[in-house]
Amino acid sequence: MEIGDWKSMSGMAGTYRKARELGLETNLAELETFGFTVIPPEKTGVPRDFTRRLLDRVLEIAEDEDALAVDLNKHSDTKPADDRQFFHLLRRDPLFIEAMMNPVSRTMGAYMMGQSYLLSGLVAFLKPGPARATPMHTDSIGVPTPLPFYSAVCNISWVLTDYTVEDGTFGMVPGSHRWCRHPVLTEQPGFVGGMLEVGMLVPVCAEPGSLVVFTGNTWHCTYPKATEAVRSHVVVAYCRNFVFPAESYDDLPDEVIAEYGPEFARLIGRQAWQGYHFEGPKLERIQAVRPAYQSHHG
Ligand SMILES: O=C(O)CCC(=O)C(=O)O
Ligand SMILES: [Fe+2]
Repeated sequence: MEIGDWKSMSGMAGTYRKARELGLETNLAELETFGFTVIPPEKTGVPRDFTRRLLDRVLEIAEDEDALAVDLNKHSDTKPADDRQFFHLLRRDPLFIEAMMNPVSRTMGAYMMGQSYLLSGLVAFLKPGPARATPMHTDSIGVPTPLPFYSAVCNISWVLTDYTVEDGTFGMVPGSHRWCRHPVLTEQPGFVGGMLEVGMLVPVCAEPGSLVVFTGNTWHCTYPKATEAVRSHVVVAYCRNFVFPAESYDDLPDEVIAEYGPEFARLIGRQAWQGYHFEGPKLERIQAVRPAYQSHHG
């Protein structure tokens, strides 16, 4: 059917039309129904070598950066997996800006987080060899149960290497995004020592260049990684306008912001209504998030 600029949709009609134009309607249906979807490389519109370049950059960062520069890497016995994580990628290479500004990742972000969505973080996961499993969790850090049926954060992951069960891919619990709660301690798969019913967990297999997309309510873990092969993905995490983003972009040079334009500036919080001092909030910034009162698409 034809989709007009329907006011009650608070901007979602435009996002939907864009999704249709990009061939993403099936992915939206899968996301709604199962809480996750895999977008194949041919739909992302990036040059063929984009993923390879992203991976090379992650590997270079891994070589340059002291593992102990990242706090989470210091806790080897409590850490969920023998991996390394790299944060604040926006400052490290324009390639990562391309990854977040990609029309497909943005359309999925706007679909899940509403028009007033923000960038919460850009983080790379790297497992250079065998690794323990990451336990079942949601990405809704700090959000109390019951989780809102619309999630507050989402995960759009650029898969940079082959994601198979042996390579420690994601495991998801289909439909868990509608349960609106975090898993409890016993709801872990057997390979993490828990009692999750067999058959509840499904692997998400994806080739390099795919986007694995899931809501902040979706229960996920990763399988133990048995192979020596490098395994990596880059998470583009978006959040709703009222969420305090995980990363701060106040150190991004003005030239970079000017180069990528007003929507980029908005996404990294330069128009956020929060963060004022004595002068109080700017009225136009508060008005900009008003459509979110009308629907969770705003
Ligand atoms: O790769 C991992 O071990 C964990 C990944 C994950 O939980 C995520 O990307 O949200
Ligand atoms: Fe996660």
